[in-house]
Amino acid sequence: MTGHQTLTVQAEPYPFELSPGSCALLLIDMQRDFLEPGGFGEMLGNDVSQLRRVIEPNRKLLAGWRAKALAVMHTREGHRPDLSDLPPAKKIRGRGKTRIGDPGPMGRILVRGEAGHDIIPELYPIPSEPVIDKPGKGAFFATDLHAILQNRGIKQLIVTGVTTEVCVNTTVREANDRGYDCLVPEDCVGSYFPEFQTMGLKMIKAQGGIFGWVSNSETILAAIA
Ligand code: TIU
Repeated sequence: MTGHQTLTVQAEPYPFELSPGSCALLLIDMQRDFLEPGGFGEMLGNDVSQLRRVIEPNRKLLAGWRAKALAVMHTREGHRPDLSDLPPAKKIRGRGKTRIGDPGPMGRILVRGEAGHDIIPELYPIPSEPVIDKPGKGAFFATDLHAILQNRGIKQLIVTGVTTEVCVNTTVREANDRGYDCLVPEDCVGSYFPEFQTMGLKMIKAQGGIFGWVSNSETILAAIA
């Protein structure tokens, strides 16, 4: 497989023309704070076990992508330890007893440098993979992701991670408006809510692929094999 080859990946609403050399695998917020008990996800009242089914498909897709030496990037949602980048509206939202920055079993919730903020061991980045720390739900807001992608000649994104309807959807919409083609493998994105999983994916692929394409990890891995 050469960097300039185009591969057809079966997808909805129609096949995705994958250019591996200009496509990055972007893993959204696969952090302990969302996937393990005691973090931000649970603080919001969610059952974190709902998200853990995406770990294994992501692990396989990541291994396949790394084996071909293709671009991989990771994001983490979180804030500076002094919380100076935390909008007051985000801090008080939900009226929960525990808030961003408060101590929890995995350190201060959603704060950079704390154990819970870091990426789960199963998908831990290797040194050549940029990690984008983002204060918001979208990966482009207040980050250098767009510059990093442009510097590497990336024009397509395979977007995985959590949660389907929040940070994945927001990132796909932001990427779409910046001119990237986004492919979302449905088994590699997860939601705390089954109905949002279904609708979050439908929103991406409806209207002729208004924000992007939806496929699955096995189809993508078979295409690059
Ligand atoms: N709450 C929820 O579904 N998600 C987030 O707060 N962040 C991400 O999706 N990463």
